[in-house]
Amino acid sequence: MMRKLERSKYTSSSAASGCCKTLSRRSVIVQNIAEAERVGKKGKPVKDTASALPELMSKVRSVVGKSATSDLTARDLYNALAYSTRDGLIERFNKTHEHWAAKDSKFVYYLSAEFLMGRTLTNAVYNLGMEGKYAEALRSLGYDMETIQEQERDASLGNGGLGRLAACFLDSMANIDLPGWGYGIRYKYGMFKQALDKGGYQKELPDIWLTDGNPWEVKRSEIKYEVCFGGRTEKKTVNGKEVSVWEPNQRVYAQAYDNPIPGFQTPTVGNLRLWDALPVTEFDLAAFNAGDYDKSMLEKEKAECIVAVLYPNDATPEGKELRLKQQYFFVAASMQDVLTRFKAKHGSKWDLLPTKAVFQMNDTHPTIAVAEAMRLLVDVEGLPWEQAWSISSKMLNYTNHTVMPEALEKWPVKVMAKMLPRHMEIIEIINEGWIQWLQSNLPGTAAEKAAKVAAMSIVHENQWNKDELLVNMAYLAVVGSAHVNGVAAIHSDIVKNEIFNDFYKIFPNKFQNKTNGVTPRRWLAWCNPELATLITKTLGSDAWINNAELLSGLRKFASDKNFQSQWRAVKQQRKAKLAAMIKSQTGDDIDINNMFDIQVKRIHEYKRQYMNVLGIIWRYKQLKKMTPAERKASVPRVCMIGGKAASAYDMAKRIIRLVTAVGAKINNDPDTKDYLRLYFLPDYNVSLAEALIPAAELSQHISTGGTEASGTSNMKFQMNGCLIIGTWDGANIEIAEETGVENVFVFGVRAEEINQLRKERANYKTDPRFNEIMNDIAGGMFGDKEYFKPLVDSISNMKVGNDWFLVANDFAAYLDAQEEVDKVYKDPEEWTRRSIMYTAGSGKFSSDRTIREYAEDIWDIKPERPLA
Ligand code: 26V
Repeated sequence: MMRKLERSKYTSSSAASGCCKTLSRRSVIVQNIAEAERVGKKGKPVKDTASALPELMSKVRSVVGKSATSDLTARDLYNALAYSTRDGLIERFNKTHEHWAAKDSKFVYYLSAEFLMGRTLTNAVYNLGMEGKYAEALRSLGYDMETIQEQERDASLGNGGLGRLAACFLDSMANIDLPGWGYGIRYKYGMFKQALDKGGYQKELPDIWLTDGNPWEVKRSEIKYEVCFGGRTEKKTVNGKEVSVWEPNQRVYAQAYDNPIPGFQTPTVGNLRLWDALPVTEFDLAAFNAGDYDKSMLEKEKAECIVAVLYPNDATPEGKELRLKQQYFFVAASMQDVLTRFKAKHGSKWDLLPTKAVFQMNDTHPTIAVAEAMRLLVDVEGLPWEQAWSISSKMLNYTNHTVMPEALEKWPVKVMAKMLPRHMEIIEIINEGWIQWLQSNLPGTAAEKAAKVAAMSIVHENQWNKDELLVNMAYLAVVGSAHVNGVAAIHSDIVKNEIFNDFYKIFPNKFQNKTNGVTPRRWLAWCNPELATLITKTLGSDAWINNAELLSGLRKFASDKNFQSQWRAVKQQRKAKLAAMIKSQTGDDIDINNMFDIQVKRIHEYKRQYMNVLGIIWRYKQLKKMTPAERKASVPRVCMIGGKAASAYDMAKRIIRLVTAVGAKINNDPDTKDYLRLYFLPDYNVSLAEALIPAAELSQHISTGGTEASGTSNMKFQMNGCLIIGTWDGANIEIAEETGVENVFVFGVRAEEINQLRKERANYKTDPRFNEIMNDIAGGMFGDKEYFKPLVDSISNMKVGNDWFLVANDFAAYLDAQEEVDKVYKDPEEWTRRSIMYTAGSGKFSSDRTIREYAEDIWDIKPERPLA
């Protein structure tokens, strides 16, 4: 049985660790504290370079509620450090926002149902440049940053790439001084915690991240808005005009919580405003007094339910009413918030609104904003429809993040009309106008026009159930937005030429590409300090942290033997850390001279973790056949796979079980365990990514051509000098172009081939190696053969509908590419040269670049730096 990995208790530090351990050498520490406070009392200002011990001890007293001589746990010190850092953040936050308000800057509002922030402490301390003073203070207390940092729970308010992208964007916005906020939901339970049960199957546990308090948020008690649901509309005549009045039957409050977002080497601190839901009446005392205890709490429970959990975004979306409720809840609160601030400054000069506010809708989740903007401007502010539409359609923009047609949200008209009756009316008016416009502007015969209108209508029939009408939220967004973009060059082409082709033909200028990016602060400088130090030393400055294009300066050292050996030494250091973590969790010793081969991402058939496992099985079978001498000459690998499966995604769960089953067999086989290992890394999240990515030598991004919109972990691996085996898909293409295509292991079918290949699947003659492995799994080589049967059937037995993601098709090419990987790894100088070329080519993939492009091409917003 493969043992599971858990990181929480691991630390590489020799200092005391764990929340319950108390300080050793207490008397020395008490002396340190006394000395530091004496110095502090003399009036010496505590500068960034000076020790922060007095400040920390003051927080120990005021926040933790202990005395300096008490036994302080790592958790106590985390809290003290967090609240001390928070003071610095808030001071800069206030200055930033006072400055932007005084300048009356135009703002971008990033509307996103997900923000996958990870931990805040290290990022904040480093971004504020306070690591030196805090490290020293902690050292004098017998701790180090790493131990303290592990006390913090990840803020996992997102599923995967889409949520993490939103977090990287906030970092970059602050970093380049761009006036802007994120708006989202303060979920009580974020992404579930993943564990493996004894059998190696995924188990989902609730993510109770708020239980111990959250030092990084500021509750704005005075900022709350009413958000309404349900009820009906009624036609009334007001001032001689017929209007539709919404009489809702549920009201809740949206309560604002601000999360300051620091930039690096700038005084700017941006903001992520998250909404919690509160009942309008906290407690029904009358019901309680009448003995109806359940009713007394009902309203509170109903409100809290709205923000209770984050929905999975990668399982076939069921038309969950609660999900629509969540989406409307945060959109309505955010838009009211923006309009309230606008009104306070500009009164009813509504035509100015698009010059002061612009919204970016992250996927279809917030696209009810199109109808809400119209409701607020027409119903609440009394603007004529045409004027409101002109304002709204100038300030809204939509980003598409997936090519999967089933992921483009469609709400049954019935559900929309029940929950948001006024919005349904507004959507119908928008659609009528849209259809009229199409009818008068489309070329062609009446029949051709009718077909196009039917294909482009925002409200249309459900293709699987003709009795049901659906609201197509992506079409609503495309019609209601100024700009629509995809997230990598190939994906934006698919957006234009396939997904929204009819719309693109009418509005070619509406469509753009904005290739994704990741923040080089979190994903290189802070998570891989050894590599960061080497890069800074080599380039002569740390300016690359804020100007990642400077990384290209490493190219000229790529073949320098001395530099290569320093580069390799850093990778070995990170590998040793990861090996220690695996050892602490599994008891297994891992040879850090073996290749570390990692695939981490949400588990999905299109991402093809399955193909990776099949490749590992093939490698295992080859090793088994070899003589001991031949094995010694092979390239030994430690393969790691991590990622969560949506709880309802059965096939993905079976894939996880296959990984654990194959791992259990090969890790314990004395013939092969020195040459091949496979570990499933449970609970993949931002913090685990920060430990894995710097240690990776090969990473796998092997989605079927044309299915991965972009991918962003590919960029993080590239930045950390990790070679990529990948398909010609998503951002892999641009990464290969920047790194040098010859340095990347590219294989597999291309996007333009897949439609034809899918049609031909029934006649496909599969590779004999593939057939052999299918038989092995089906025959019980890894046990659990009944459980694996649907998995085997899904890609073999070539009948129409099977192997949608073309695993069988690409398998031979994948094995060939893996052989090439082995060949290059045998030549450490060539491998290291390539590794350096990856980091050197990663400048384009800084989210600073992406955000600058949004700011210039879509938002029309200029950086505005507050005075320090
Ligand atoms: C949703 C669904 C729902 C129906 C079943 C199939 C399926 C597949 C994927 C999704 C994900 C939807 C949105 C999303 O998370 N997109 C991710 O966005 C990242 C940031 O742009 C990008 O790097 C990833 O390639 C993309 O999958």
